[in-house]
Amino acid sequence: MGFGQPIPISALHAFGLDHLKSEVVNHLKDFDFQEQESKKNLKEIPIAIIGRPNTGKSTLVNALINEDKLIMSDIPGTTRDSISHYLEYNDKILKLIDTAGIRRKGKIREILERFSVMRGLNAINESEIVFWLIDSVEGITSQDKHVIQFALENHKGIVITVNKTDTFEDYQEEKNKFLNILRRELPFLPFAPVIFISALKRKNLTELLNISLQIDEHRKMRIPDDDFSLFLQKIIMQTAIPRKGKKVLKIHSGTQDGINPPTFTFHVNDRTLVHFSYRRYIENQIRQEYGFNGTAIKMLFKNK
Ligand SMILES: Nc1nc2c(ncn2[C@@H]2O[C@H](COP(=O)(O)OP(=O)(O)OP(=O)(O)O)[C@@H](O)[C@H]2O)c(=O)[nH]1
Ligand SMILES: [Mg+2]
Repeated sequence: MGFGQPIPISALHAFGLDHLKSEVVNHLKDFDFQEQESKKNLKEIPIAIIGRPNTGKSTLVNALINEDKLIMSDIPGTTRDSISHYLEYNDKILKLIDTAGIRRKGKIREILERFSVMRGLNAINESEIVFWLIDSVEGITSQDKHVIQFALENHKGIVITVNKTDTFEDYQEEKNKFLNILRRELPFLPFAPVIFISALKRKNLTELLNISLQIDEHRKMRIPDDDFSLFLQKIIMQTAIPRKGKKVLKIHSGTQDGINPPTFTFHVNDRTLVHFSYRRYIENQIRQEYGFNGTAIKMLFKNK
């Protein structure tokens, strides 16, 4: 019929896709398209935008990419699918993943909604940094906390992003009020920066982007082994060592053996001696000494 050769493929079994791809590239070359070499080397930073329905996630992504591509409305549940958009900022490429608002799981909710919750969690999994959007008018719910806990357990960078601050009557007063609520409700998240924005009025968005790049840098930081070793000896001596009966915890060694997320492995005589509070002590000391601002860090204790 004059359409040229059909290309047989199977999406399910990934069959014929190379052929399809090379045909597309050939056709693009016929139209004088060039491959952009320079951008190929830049690794993108995936950022998931999460939060309850109607908190302004799509509005924020639109404001950041400076276009009205995503549908926004005041009907909760407008976004059903996770959609990625790319933004170039200070020589970095940010991949912004707009997600469907995650809400309380009611008794008989549509199946569709359950899928959007799953996609939201998937988006967190695929990301390195999470913008957790909170509607300053609505505040925080227990469902919010579950989702952010999930991000924490998966060792993501987290920015607490308070949106709709244009509705504040007294900016400073309401800001302080909100900071107090956050401190009370989220004691488990002391490292996450809090940024007050207005997606609609495009306020403080630069601060949000700058903090993301900083978190990205800190997630990719690596402490040399001997430096960390000395530091570890120092902090072990500065506080009481955990013990159970006659048994005393001994940390034989500790190293940072991974980045993005920053990962530390400690070899010990008995890991059951590492209590929650001692773990927190080590984490706090690491942060004080090295930073790792805005990101969860992963600490593994292994029996030698
Ligand atoms: N006053 C004010 N309203 C905002 C702001 N950001 C978003 N909104 C409004 O909040 C409503 C919801 O915005 P959306 O961007 O669709 O919210 P969403 O989080 O994507 O919602 P779902 O896709 O349903 O999860 C819209 O009516 C927006 O105009 C803001 O900074 N200030
Ligand atoms: Mg949306």
